[in-house]
Amino acid sequence: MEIGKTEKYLRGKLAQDGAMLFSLVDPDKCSLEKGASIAKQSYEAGADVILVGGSIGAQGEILDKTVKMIKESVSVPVILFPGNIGGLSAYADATYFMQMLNSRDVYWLSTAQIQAAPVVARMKIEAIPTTYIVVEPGRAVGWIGNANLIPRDRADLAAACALSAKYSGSHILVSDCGSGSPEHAPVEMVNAVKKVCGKDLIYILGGGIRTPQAATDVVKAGADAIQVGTAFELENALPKMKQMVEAVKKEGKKRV
Ligand code: 1GP
Repeated sequence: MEIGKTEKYLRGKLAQDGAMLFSLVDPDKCSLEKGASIAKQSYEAGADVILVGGSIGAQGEILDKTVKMIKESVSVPVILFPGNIGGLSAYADATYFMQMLNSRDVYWLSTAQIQAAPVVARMKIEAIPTTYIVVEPGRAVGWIGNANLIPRDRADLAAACALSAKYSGSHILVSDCGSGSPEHAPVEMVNAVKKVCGKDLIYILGGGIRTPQAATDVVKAGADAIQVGTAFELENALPKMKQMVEAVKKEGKKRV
């Protein structure tokens, strides 16, 4: 599959900086204004991408308005992180075209993708082939997606999922402990997954990354990018955003 403009941007950024930070705005968790403000501040702090999505409710007019407002105040790509087939907006630059590989439910493995594909085509947004795996505790996404959660001490199972994603032709692998997870995935797991991903798959880690030290640890272990949601939803998050971007870039530069 041809690589689109947004994915080219991601690969270029990775080559230049070694690692990236994606700021996640969940329209279900905050007002339109708050979401737009998180995106603007993240952009000012140096975030590489604004993600928009969540497990519940981010769709229709609210989603469109959120994406439009964000697009007016940032000049980095806005990528959709859809929680269901309604999580699509024609105003975004691209979408993770996701399959939850460790779901037990055929809906999340193929039906949702079949329903969404013609809509994505009509919207003319870039679809980035993405495999999504959910690690314990899984939180809301694990529950909604009926995931067979990857145990935290089974890095080998996460690595096997990554290998399957690679052989199936995904361009991105996202591993996620779920939004608001008390801890991010163990560094041993991050390391095992990255070894499999190599340079073919962009490896993005989400869930429970809350501090600059955590950002440093997971990038050092091999994550190409981190997704941060909860930590940026607090009041006056700008200093934390800056520190976390700085941590990601400092560690990333070591491997450029
Ligand atoms: C959740 O990866 C995201 O799907 C971000 O998680 O909210 O814990 O940062 P947090």
